[in-house]
Amino acid sequence: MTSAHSRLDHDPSDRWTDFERHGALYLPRLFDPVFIARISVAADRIYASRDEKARRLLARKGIVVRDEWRSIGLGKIRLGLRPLTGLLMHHVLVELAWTYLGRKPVVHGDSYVRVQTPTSRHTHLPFHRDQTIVGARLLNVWIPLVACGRDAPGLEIVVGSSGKSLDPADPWAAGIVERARLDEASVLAAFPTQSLWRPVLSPGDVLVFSGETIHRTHIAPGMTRSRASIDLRLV
Ligand SMILES: O=C(O)CCC(=O)C(=O)O
Repeated sequence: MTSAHSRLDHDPSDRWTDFERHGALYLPRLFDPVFIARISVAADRIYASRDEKARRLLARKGIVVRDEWRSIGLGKIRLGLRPLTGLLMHHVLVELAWTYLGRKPVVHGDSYVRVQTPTSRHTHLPFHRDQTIVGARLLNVWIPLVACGRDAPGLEIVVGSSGKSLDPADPWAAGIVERARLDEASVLAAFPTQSLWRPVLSPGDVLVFSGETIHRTHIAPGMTRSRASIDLRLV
């Protein structure tokens, strides 16, 4: 895995080799943190308007809106007049996705800004592969909007799990994520502990992993802060 000391200007073929070997890649500071902060502000504006609607629903009709409102489709976010999806297509990501997919990548509609808090257990995603959910080969570009992995929920990636067969625990379950869920004990038995990677990340850092790579929300005791992040799926 590329270490925290890797440089962005290293040979692009190294990046590809790294990605191919692990099914995942860490790109420190790919984006300017100021750009990431602007995305946070745009998402917060949408959350504030949703919270206001939720307050009104509760006051007028007694309806309680749950945290599902914390996922915002990327297509709904603009910075100024420019759609966020276009601004996120950094040439490094486009090159990786083009090589992995064998064609010019486009953004899949299942791409979001989402918030995870340490306690909102029903929004934490279990071990799964995105490819099972999307039903197509894809590259997941995961972009935290705040520092995460230590005080705030991060992501846990099973390095080297791409291409290793493991069937979902309950393929007939209700709900698309539940149908893609992999049994935790089976994942932990199938891969050595060293494969579990829980990076501590800062705004501007990016994780890239294949749609076949097993991952889940990383929660640890002692986390106190919430995390917003982008999951951008390129197909
Ligand atoms: O952000 C998270 O906590 C989980 C994201 C995830 O599993 C995904 O993007 O597929």
